[in-house]
Amino acid sequence: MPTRRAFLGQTAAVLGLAASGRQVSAASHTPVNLTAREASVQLAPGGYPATSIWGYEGRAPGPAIRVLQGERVRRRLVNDLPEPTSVHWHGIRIDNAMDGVSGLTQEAVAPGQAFDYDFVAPDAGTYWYHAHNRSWVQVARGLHGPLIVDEAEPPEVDREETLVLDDWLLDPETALIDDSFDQPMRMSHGGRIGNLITTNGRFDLSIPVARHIRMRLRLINASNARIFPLQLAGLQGWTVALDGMPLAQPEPLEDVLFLAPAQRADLIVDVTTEAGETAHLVRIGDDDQPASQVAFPVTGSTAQTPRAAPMALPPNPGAGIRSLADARPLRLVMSGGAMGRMDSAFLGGERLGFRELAARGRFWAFNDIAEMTQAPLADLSLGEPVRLEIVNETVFPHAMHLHGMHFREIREGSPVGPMRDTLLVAAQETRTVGFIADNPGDWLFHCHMLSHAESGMMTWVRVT
Ligand SMILES: [Cu+2]
Repeated sequence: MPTRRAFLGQTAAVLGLAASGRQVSAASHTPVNLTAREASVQLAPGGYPATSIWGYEGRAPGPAIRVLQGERVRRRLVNDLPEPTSVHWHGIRIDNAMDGVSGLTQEAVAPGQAFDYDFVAPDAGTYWYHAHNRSWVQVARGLHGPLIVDEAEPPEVDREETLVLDDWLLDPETALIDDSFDQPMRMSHGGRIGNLITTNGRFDLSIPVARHIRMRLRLINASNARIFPLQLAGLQGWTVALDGMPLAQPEPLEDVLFLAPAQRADLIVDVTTEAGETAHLVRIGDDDQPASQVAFPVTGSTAQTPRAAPMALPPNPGAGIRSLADARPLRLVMSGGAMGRMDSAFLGGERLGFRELAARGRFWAFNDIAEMTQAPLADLSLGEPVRLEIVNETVFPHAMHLHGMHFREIREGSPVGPMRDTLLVAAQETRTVGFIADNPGDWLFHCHMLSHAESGMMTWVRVT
């Protein structure tokens, strides 16, 4: 009988899978449909049954949406699911009405109904889209896909691959998606960690390459809760962008890159291993053992000799915050979870003990409140600089995501960090970010371990 363990330890590198091609959208004035629907796909290894998922156009990841920087993205979400849904365009500095947060920026789209998304993509980079109604269920069922915004002058590479990393929790016998989404143990610990890890929907993604080619890898962590510790083997690489936003200078990737849920990283890598060998994007597994996240079997060699380090990507408009002078101070204290010290918190205006909260599916709190509040965390004036201290009192890491605006990390005595939209805050750590409240609207700020968000880790800011 197959065991949960059987899904793990998947290190096999199977040859022969083609890569995705480059898709440039045709300029069109009628929105293209993006249909959210059920589908059956083969996720688990051969011998296991197919898995019933929810996917955009019946795929997980959904189709890559690709536009040139400054172009409009137009998609008609058609809901063929049995429950309401909406789409969030993660990392896009977007018009608030298009942000897709059901209950905050729009009503969820009922089954059989449609909603037209139409917005400008102002920044080049690697973004993604995903369901934002009952996210901890809907994203886990497969509702996500890449959103790629091309630079007018992209860097010179021989090949580009978008790699969507996902983590599925499947029933080890039926390969059906485990539907215990509200399981208290997972909600109160690290979140919904799966037992089948995939890249672009394959547990064994393999991309044949020639030696010495230069590739741009666009990594997207679409999982509910898994943090991917990644390394290169047989590849020499540089990080050129994080969360879509270019770094001022490419950074050699020699150590481990931690990619938290919802984070992205753009890498430029040169294939350095010999023909006949296999290079890998390596994942450090739960057992600290390296596993192949993506295999790159080297089938030949180009005439090209190793090249100089890549140049920085062209910067996006908007430098973000540079100085905290006159910044409005905000503080967010995260508490709760298993082994935490949260004795009580507010729910529905009432102070409840941890056990009572747990009985209502609430395990976490932001500033002592275990739910999305009526009032925002802060009422900000358009253009106001903000200094936000994030205090993690829990014993778990949290990937904090701000909608609609990008922040920079502020560290005493160091230059400001790169522009990001999702920050991994380790257990019992305090981090500070700064941003300019330059986008009007109501913007969610939440943990992207999606079951944490659902069980208390969600707030929002208003910019007017
Ligand atoms: Cu969290």
